[in-house]
Amino acid sequence: MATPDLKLISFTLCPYVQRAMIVLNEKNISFDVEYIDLSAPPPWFYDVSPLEKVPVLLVDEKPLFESMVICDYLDEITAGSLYPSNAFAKAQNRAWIEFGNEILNSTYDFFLTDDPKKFKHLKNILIDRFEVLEDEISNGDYFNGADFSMVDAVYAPVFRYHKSIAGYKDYGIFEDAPNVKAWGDRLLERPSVIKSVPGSYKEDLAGYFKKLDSIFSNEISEVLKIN
Ligand SMILES: N[C@@H](CCC(=O)N[C@@H](CS)C(=O)NCC(=O)O)C(=O)O
Repeated sequence: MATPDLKLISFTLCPYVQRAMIVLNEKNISFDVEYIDLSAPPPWFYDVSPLEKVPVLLVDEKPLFESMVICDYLDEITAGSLYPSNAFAKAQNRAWIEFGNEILNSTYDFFLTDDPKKFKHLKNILIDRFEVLEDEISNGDYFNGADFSMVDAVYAPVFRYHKSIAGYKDYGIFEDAPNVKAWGDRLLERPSVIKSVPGSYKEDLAGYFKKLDSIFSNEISEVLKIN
């Protein structure tokens, strides 16, 4: 199948955009990217994004929304697959992708909450979730073993957030999950993952944290001033 004309509508910090970008990079698909300001989206964005979220993939100018729908579509229109061929193993991979979505939700809440009890609870949830993953990851380099998979594409942006958090303050999130931490570090060194964010990512993320008024942003405010 000839690859259609593809344009990814993106936002610099979005982890859901990153997973689509990682699949595009892994599968050597040529595409254009357009970054928009999510706080003031251009009027045309509402016509292509029914949920008013990124990513959107324009496929020959026709919009596709929801990151996993986009990732699965890209996987299907190209040779090879980022999923295992066995139906049960594939379904299990999808279940762990959902688990990754939950970690992302808890991570957002961790960034945003101003309730000390909730903040502590979310920190413990994150520690627990990564500890659960410690028993699920393979002994190989990637989630399933030797080969990079869709699960890896989904978790790489999660690890990018957590590496950034640890750079500001060590909350011991991976204290019970050393192998998960090593898996994350490996993913963040992969070229497809490095290329999934713009060069301004670190500054953009710091700018985002500076605008927050939350327990997390207050706890890292001194380090944010230095960086
Ligand atoms: N379930 C969606 C989530 C995408 C999402 O939450 N994107 C955020 C940016 S990271 C967004 O566009 N938010 C805009 C808003 O909520 O107004 C997906 O997987 O694509």
